[in-house]
Amino acid sequence: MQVFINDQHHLHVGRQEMFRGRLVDCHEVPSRFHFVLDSLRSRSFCEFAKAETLPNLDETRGQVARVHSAQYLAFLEHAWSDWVHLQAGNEDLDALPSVWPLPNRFGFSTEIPPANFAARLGMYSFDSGTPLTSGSWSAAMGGAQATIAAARAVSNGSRSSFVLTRPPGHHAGPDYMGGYCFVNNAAVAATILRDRFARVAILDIDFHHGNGTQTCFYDRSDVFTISIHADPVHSYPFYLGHANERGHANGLGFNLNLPLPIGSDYQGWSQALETACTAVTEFGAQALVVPLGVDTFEGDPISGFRLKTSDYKTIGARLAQLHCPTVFTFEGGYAVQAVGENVANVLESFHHATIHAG
Ligand code: OKP
Ligand code: ZN
Repeated sequence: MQVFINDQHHLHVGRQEMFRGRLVDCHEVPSRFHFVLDSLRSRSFCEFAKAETLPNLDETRGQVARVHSAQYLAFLEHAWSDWVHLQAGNEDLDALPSVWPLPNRFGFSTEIPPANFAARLGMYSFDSGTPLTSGSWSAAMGGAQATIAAARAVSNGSRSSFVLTRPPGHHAGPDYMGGYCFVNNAAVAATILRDRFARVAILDIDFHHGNGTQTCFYDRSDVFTISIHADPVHSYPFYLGHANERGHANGLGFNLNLPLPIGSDYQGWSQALETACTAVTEFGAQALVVPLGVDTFEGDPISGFRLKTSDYKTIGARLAQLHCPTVFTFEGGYAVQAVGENVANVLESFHHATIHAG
């Protein structure tokens, strides 16, 4: 399996996030990357792509602009310098959203664009758990570069690729950040795969609903979005991810949410995986994107499923049976000591099941 690394990931280091009513140290930390990298290196199924295979920044911007709005990208690119120029000392703090316009409710409006930085940050974000730092833009663009190269490799005939990156992406929507995410790597990958394959499926197996990805493709029938996640009635991102969200207009029938109760173990989770796999096959997917979060693990500090390290091997083997060229993007997983082994178990068993199938 080809692995594409975001070597800019270390530029995004959040200090604190708002979590359950307090500021706490960020869960989404650089060591997550290193634990995964170490696990992959210790096994022999990975080929690490060379940096020369990555697209340049201009090309990367162009691809990212197929997923995210120009206004949002302009905001994100300049947000750090805007923040620093606001007030002396800001360079030692992160910008953390704290006020939102609540579109569609109470008549709040952004028709007259606010000049205030906090007000603009609120327009382009949906939670207070996602600190914007000096290197967030560069790290997010580095992730997009790796993603584009990984998707191109699969478009050009590779059986599978893995994007080893952070911050994650699946909560980022067309014009907003949130849930530790800035650029939706899975959506970027699917968009590139669509240039080569008529029908692309996205099967998101992170603990949290992939709200950003769902929203990117909600009215389209050519990209089928599926997500297995904790029931949003109890779990983040709360306001999206219910089973009755089936898609809109042309996209009706091309979004599938499989919410599960908190406490689900592999027995319950794997039933949802079967439903998802059947749907991928019936759709006739020619390529697959798997936003791969391992925060479904029993030891995850912010989640609530009970998957075990060995279950991730079963998942990888099952995904391989879909017989689709597949791009995996790294999403969540916050039990840092276990993240590497869990990710490597999915990818290695996928890889071996693929080889043995010929
Ligand atoms: C990202 B991924 C809100 C904090 C809620 C956000 C969790 C984001 C998970 N103040 N926590 O899907 O693993
Ligand atoms: Zn997650």
